[in-house]
Amino acid sequence: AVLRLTTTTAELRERALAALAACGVDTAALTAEGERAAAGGERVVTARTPLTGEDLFPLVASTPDHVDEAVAQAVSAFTTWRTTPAPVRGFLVKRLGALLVEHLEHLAALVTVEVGKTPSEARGEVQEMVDVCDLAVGLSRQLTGRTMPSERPGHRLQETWHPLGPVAVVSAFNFPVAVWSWNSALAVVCGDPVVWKPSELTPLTALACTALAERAARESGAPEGLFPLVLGDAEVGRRLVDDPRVPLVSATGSVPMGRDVAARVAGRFGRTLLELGGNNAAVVAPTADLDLAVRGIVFAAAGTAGQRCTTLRRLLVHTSVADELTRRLVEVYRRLPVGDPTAPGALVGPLVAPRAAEAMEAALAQAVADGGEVLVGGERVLADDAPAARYVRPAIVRMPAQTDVVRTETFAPVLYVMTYDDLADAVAVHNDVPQGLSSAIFTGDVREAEFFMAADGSDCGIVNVNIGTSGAEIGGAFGGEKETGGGRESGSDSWRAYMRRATNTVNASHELPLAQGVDFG
Ligand code: UN1
Repeated sequence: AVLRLTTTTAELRERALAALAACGVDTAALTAEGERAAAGGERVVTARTPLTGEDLFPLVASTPDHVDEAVAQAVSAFTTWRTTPAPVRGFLVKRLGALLVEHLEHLAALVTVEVGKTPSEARGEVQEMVDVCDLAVGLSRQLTGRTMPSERPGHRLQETWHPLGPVAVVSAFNFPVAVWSWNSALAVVCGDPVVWKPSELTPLTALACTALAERAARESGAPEGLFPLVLGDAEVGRRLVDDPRVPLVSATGSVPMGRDVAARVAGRFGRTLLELGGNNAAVVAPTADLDLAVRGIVFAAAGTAGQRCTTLRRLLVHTSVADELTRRLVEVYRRLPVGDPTAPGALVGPLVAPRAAEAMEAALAQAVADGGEVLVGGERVLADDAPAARYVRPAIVRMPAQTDVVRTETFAPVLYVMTYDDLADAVAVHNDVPQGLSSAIFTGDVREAEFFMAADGSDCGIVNVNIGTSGAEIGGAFGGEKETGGGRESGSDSWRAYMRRATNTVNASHELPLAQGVDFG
């Protein structure tokens, strides 16, 4: 099914402006400033929508001075925020969570306009923000350190976790608000201001979130300058990343971006928290519940038009079920409602930009050259209705082997299917990619599931059983190994990345014994 466009660029512009205004953004000033900057030949960031592929309006881009000033504000806020008790800091995040609930529809509307997600997925993303705020509020009373026994009488060893300093968050277009919230909800309870550089493709969601965060700060009596926002391209990002006043840079996006950030920040001995590419696979074993597997696979591979870092990109199917599974998947893919994400029943919206569609075309051509067979999808739809947009039917390609194109992350809905006979071989192929984010096995056999989760099983940061690779909850640590960058965000003990640890040895005796029994006169 193809869903014709039900909106125009002008309507989407109005929808975006209304949502921004509802979140507290002064839209008259915002658009006037943007127009003035554009007319004067200044640098701008142009808000746009993938639904029609057209521009909405220009916004003022940050200059190097703006970036320096944003960091200065964060540094100044840090001086009071770091000594504000953590549970009091949690109050700000509690208020932010409440505002996010109140403005869930506005933020979801902006996510749909800027990223092209269906309303359900857009709401889900905002819900992810609300959930991480809940988690962070609870954590604000549990930023606990350990106490260790000292080898010396009358002594005690303990560790204390202190705020780290301003955190830079560089986020990607595909989860324009959730990834910011994972970082900022935790950073703020940990005592750190957050300077945010969103993707150039999603400035509006960033403006809306920042307005709500600033309101939460005001209403909870927090200092100004906890949430500075900078807009712009990679140059703006580099200015921020290179600033020695920023001890932690949390960056989400491509591997080349992460490599650049990692080297720059390491050069000044800063810390990075990287969440980069994924090339996520699922193993489908002979005992898999195929009804469940089909649903899990289609959501993970075609949902969000294949533009999640957790998107399922590779299937390793046991030969005994491969034909049956692929037949069923192809059937579902043929019927997938592709098109205007705001149309009733839509499941697959647009790709974010033409270059994503070009990458998909090139990958499919290469896969065919490598001996692959496109079983379904890959074709562009709605080219007449929306010539500047890129709507594509998600593709399934049967591959004879895991060639280079399969080992590469193409940020579009392409699912490569390969077969296996022996689970150990399948796991070897599974792990033979540069990325290590998410993975899954569909099986009814507990031994196979345990093997996949064991030390010699999947090498990813996320290893699922009988669910797909995407759609993680915020309670767990999120991130992965190898070229995925090694960072962990949101749940579990990820909060530690945003703090510095001090080890304290306290002597409550009248003696001064030295450790290791050293005698010093
Ligand atoms: C991302 O694509 O960068 O697990 C994040 C998921 C979502 C987050 C994805 N909760 O698919």
